[in-house]
Amino acid sequence: MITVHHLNNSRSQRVLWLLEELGLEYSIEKYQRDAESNLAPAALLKLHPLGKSPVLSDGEQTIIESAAIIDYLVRRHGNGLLAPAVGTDAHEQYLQWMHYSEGSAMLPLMLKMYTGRLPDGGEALQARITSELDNHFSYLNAALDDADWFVNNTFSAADIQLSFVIQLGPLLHSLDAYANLAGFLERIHARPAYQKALAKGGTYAFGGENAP
Ligand SMILES: N[C@@H](CCC(=O)N[C@@H](CS)C(=O)NCC(=O)O)C(=O)O
Repeated sequence: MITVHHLNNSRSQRVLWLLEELGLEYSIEKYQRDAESNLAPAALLKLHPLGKSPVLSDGEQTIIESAAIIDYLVRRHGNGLLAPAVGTDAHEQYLQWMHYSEGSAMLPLMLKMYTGRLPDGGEALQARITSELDNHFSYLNAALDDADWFVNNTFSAADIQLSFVIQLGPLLHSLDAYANLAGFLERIHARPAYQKALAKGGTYAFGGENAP
């Protein structure tokens, strides 16, 4: 049985969405962020060495890191859906976007979030952080100049993995200059599987009907 250890308002929403897109059966173990610190509860430390979410368990397997979880689900349970065939050029693009999301794009967003909590707002770093945010959002926006989806203009698990970056973006940085990203958000939020996952996952402040 596939179980998602799901934290409210978090990256694990992506995993629920993927499971709905693939039409797989799964159960959800829910965890709530602390109301004051916004951190995950200690119970997650029993499953994730860093106490974070998502965590996927599937029989004897326990997997952490969203990209690894998404890749695992697509390979093991995807029946060829939501990823280009291994060995194709499109698959190389797919892998690049899968790694890019957490490996590169999240860094300036996290820096923006954390430096904003410093007494002086992390003033000395803001110019660099802002230019990096524009750098990344320009890159993402340009990838959708002539396409609705990031890989081969075909919806794939890479779009799911990239969604969190693009959803978190407007909360930390203006995306007004990046109309393709607004279009991407509209498209993903309209997907029936996205909405089903939202209904099952509970509060999700970053996009769709439960967003503020
Ligand atoms: N790169 C990891 C990041 C995991 C992560 O930081 N998850 C956040 C939720 S979005 C978390 O559990 N935060 C709670 C905490 O750090 O206490 C992934 O993609 O799985």
